[in-house]
Formats: sequence, C-alpha cells, structure tokens
Amino acid sequence: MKDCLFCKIVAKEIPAEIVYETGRTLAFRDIDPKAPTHVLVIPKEHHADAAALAEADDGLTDEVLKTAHAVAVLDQVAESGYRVVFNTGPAAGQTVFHTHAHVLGGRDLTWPPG
Ligand code: IU
Repeated sequence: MKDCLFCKIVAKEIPAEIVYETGRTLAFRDIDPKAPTHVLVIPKEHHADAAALAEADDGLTDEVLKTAHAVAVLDQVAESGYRVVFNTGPAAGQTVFHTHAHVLGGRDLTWPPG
C-alpha cells in the first residue's frame, strides 16, 4: 500500500534489519527496542491491524505466529520465555497501521503492561 512504512520495508524501499523471512511474512528488529529481543513480525500483504488480519482468515495469521516463534528460537529466548503482542487500535498504542506482532524477550517482562 502506498505511503505505508512497513509495505515500504517489504518492498526494500526502506532499510530494516531483517532477521527472518518466509513467503508471506517478514521479521525485522524494532528501531526503538524495548527489550534485548524486540522484533516486529509482519504479513507482507497489507492488513491495517490484527483484527483485519484475523478476518482475512486465510492461514496468514498462523504464519505470522509461526514466524514469531521462529524468531524467538533464533534469538534464543524461546526457552526462557517471550511475549508476542499485537497492539490493535489507537487505545492499545498502535501507531503503525500495518499489523505487526512485537516479539519481546531477553529480560524478565512485567505484567500487566501499561
Ligand atoms: P505499535 O504497536 O504500532 O506502537 O508499534 C510500532 C513499532 O514500530 C514501534 O515499536 C516502533 O519503534 C517501530 N518502528 C520501527 O521499527 N521502524 C520505524 O521506522 C518506525 C517504527 I516509524
């Protein structure tokens, strides 16, 4: 989608530190990491938020979650534990409207989040 930052990362028009890629998903490091592991996993096709992705109901949600787990294994946080977060909508803190799963790990994470 034109003017979507994450679509531009998929198109390689904007650089990102890509850590993992599948046919339909891309994982890259967050530019402002909140934990030692902070990777964003996105579907390559544009869906504004997790609700839109889930409603598309075509297996892509599964692939995003599987990519999140693969990233946790690669970054060696799968065993200690990690968090997968989809901020969905402005009240939840979503600022980039191309859905993305935050994969956070590498430190003890508190609960509940703010
Ligand atoms: P949010 O859930 O929509 O708030 O998360 C957006 C994330 O995208 C946030 O953690 C930013 O640091 C991150 N990000 C990025 O990795 N690269 C960018 O160019 C921009 C935001 I703008």
